[in-house]
Amino acid sequence: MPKAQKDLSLELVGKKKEIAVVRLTRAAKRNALSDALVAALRDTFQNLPDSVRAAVLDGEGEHFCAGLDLSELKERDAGHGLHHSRSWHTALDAVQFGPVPVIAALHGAVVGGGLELASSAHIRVADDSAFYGLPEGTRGIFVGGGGSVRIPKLIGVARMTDMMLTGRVYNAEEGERLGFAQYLVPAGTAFSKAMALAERIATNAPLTNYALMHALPRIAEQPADHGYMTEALISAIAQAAPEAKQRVRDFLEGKAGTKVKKTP
Ligand code: 1HE
Repeated sequence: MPKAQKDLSLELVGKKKEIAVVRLTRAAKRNALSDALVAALRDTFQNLPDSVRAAVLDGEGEHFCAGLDLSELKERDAGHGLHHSRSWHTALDAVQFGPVPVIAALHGAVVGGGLELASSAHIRVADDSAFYGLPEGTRGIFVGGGGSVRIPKLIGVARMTDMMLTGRVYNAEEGERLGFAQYLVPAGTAFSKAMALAERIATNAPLTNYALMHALPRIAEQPADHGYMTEALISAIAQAAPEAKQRVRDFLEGKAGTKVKKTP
């Protein structure tokens, strides 16, 4: 059984317990990320049970996450500040580069470190109530949870600079158009949509999911000739798996449900 963590719950869902629902349960503090909660995220994503094929990350209450727990923001010397930021990097890397794809279900505030956390997921589903901000800029601090690496990849350096310089907040519709979220759904339905996507993703060949999580973002940062080489290696490994061969055979034999269909 998964270990209980303070301010974080882990539930295994599905016939084979293939979906992990990881939920921030600190609604009274708008799911602000204390050091303990950051450590709990790290431990949870580093130790997902073997049955898990996809994870959904959710926040209890009206808001996904209000970012860094500002009540813990203390005078830190440069060395402590460095280690604090690095502890976030380890935790959010555990989300992004863990064993399974992670779908974040966003609603309400997705701000500061909360936006950094959401950015470490592979898919973001936002409902109409979601809004995105980086109040660090106006609080005299800077992002420290990997935001300067991940957020520009979603919306570009210029937009992130504007958000931090001016305190600009984007609403849910703008967020989907700009690239914060890949899906925009009616208020109150982000979690159910995220679960439906997780169920679908959990049926993919694990090696394909692994390639998408671990190879694709690295290929995107490699010079083209290195990228082509990495692509060739990972595609050779994926297609050699017996499961991939079976899936291709199923299509060629006209088995039901293997055709590409327009999404309704
Ligand atoms: C908090 C935090 C927090 C709420 N740390 N305690 N993040 C921010 O600058 C965002 C700060 N929070 C807000 O702007 C608002 O709280 C929200 C828009 C998210 C929600 O508003 P609302 O009206 O629903 O809630 P509230 O009344 O403001 O807050 C409810 C309680 O949560 C209250 O505590 P209470 O004991 O008075 O009930 C708040 O103090 C508490 N709370 N947000 C601590 N963030 C790796 S570096 C990352 C750097 C950052 O993330 S900086 C950005 C921090």
